[in-house]
Amino acid sequence: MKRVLTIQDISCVGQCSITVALPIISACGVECCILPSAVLSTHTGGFKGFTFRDLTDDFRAIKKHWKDEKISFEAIYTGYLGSKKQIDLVTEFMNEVLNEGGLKIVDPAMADNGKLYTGFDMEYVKEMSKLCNNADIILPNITEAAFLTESECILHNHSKKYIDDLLLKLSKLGAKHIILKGVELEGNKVGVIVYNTENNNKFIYNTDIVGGSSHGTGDCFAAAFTGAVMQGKTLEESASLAADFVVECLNKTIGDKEHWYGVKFEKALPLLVKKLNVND
Ligand code: PXL
Repeated sequence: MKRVLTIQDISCVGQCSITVALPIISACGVECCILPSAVLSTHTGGFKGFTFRDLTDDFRAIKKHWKDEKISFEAIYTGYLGSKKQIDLVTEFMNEVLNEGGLKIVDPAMADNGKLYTGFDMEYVKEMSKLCNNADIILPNITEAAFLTESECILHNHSKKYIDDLLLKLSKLGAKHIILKGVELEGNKVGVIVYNTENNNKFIYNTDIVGGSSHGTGDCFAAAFTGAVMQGKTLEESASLAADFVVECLNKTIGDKEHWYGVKFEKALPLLVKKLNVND
């Protein structure tokens, strides 16, 4: 069984980050270990007065213990990080506890709908672009891609030129593979592009646009994608399955106004179990 380390926050309430990564990656049949970047009472996307405890100061001692115990991972998948300083420390984990040939998957989880999340600034974006430089795979949404490349942020009805320009600029950040989410090149469809910067191959997978709150869907996508890749699926297959999973999550949530803060991913887990977690 493959073992993944995910580094992102624990938002105690809010269905994002580690609270979705653990069950989703587990449902894929992959062992998920965690390094919490921070503990928040809720996520920052709509609740007022949330608490925030930064765990950066624990990182080195945790890494030392794992190294003493000879613990290492087949992949490291990073999401929301608690501080700029933490970004350098994450690179240390990638250098020291990732197996030879292990995958570095970076979701630059810092912005959506044209805006940075509360608490982040352009300095943070600069640090995140350094982490992207060191990654095998990055998974930005359109807003994150625009911030990372200092481009105009266009959220809907994209032209082919706009998307091609974004992909070209993203490729200059240095990651080998770019998974760009939220691409709208066809009416009533939203797509994910898998772009191999080494051979210039581009693959797009479109799904129907489902309305309702989309909070946490980026984290659900990244976790399902990581689980699928660990189960030996290609990047194209993994991105397509992750997109289908997010549609299923949204379909299970739509119409429930009480559930504005996240998606009911729990109801969609059987899809991943059926497609990936087969008995062996
Ligand atoms: O889902 C992204 C995310 C993760 N973690 C925290 C957040 C957000 C988005 O707002 O606030 C703490």
